[in-house]
Amino acid sequence: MIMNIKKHIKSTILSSFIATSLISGAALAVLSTELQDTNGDGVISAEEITAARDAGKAEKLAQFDADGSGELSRDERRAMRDARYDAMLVAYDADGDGELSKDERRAAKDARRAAVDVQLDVNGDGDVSAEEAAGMEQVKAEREDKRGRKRGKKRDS
Ligand SMILES: [Ca+2]
Ligand SMILES: [Ca+2]
Ligand SMILES: [Ca+2]
Repeated sequence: MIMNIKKHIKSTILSSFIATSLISGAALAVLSTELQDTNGDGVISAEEITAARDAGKAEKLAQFDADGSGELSRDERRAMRDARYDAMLVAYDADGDGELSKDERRAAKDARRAAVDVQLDVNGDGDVSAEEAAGMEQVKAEREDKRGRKRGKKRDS
């Protein structure tokens, strides 16, 4: 896992981000799903993103499914959120007051986005081209679509 992440270090933003995240295993949960151009075609496709997400889910279960039921109960979910928050504090509580201010939250979000962009930039030219972004766009569109349908269902019932 750590070796894989190291392979993806392409910018100082990401490397410093990872350096802070490696402080504890739980901190890794902060890192957004690791994207890989598995078939080496130069772009991260929607399928590759979905695969990475599934792997991330499996990892989440391995880490937080305390009773091994195969899903996360409310308590387990809470433990996961707490662990994530703690990990975020370690990495992003810039003024060390033990809380994440709006600005600190924004910094965390920006770093996450930057980390995703670095991974999407498969050819490492510092720019996410339309081709490189296409897979992510597709995943986003599908997610929006799903959300929309769920909302629609709720309205019907
Ligand atoms: Ca690919
Ligand atoms: Ca703070
Ligand atoms: Ca690129």
